[in-house]
Amino acid sequence: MLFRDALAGQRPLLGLWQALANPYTAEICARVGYDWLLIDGEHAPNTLPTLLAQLQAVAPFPVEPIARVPMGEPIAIKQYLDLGYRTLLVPMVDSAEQARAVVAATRFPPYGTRGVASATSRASGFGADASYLKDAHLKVTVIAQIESKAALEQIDAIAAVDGIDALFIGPADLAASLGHLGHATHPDVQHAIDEAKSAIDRTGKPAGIFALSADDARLRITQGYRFISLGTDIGIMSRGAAALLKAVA
Ligand code: 3PY
Ligand code: MG
Repeated sequence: MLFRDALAGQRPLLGLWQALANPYTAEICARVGYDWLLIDGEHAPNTLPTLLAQLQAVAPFPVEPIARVPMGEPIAIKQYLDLGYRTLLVPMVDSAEQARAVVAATRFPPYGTRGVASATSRASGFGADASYLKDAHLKVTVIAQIESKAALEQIDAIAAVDGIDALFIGPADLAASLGHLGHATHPDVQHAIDEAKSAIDRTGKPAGIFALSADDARLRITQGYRFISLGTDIGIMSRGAAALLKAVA
């Protein structure tokens, strides 16, 4: 099922950030039962081969791999789609103009400006999928990150762009943009998040968010977020390693 269709389902979709940039750990997380995994091309040390390896590693499992591009420019969008990612998270979308450019980069002409690799792309089954070029635009889910003061004021316009399927609030960058770098729990930031959620709800598009803790994730579920990241592979590993040492040493 396409991620944008799954977002319309009964329950919120729970995800986990993959920042280790590693197919082995992505496979471990894919087995656990999360609805989606975010493979991070913005802040994790990923390259096209590591992005490909993680996509292949999670393929046997019923989990949606979402790739975050470094920024909303056409080169990475084209390359990630050619690898076979079909759901993209785009950071720092601050205007409708940027949102339109992002959507255009995900679609072949006449719907957009995506360059054509055809028989050499993994996305088309290396040419085996005869309908790929014709149908590719129907299979892409584009999620815009709302994570700046400017974006807060443009939520209506960004959400109105045809092809923007969902909006995802980034608390860390939003905190920084509001003058509270490193303090996403600050009441001003939390207030801005609540306002953003209400604004997104008014547009009718699904809202997602990165939860700051398990308690925060439970709160976001009650608030009606449709997709929520529960944490990161790095956080789980470092907390687990520290807890084990503490339990014994
Ligand atoms: C942020 O919090 O800024 C993110 O991009 C991830 O949620
Ligand atoms: Mg961010």
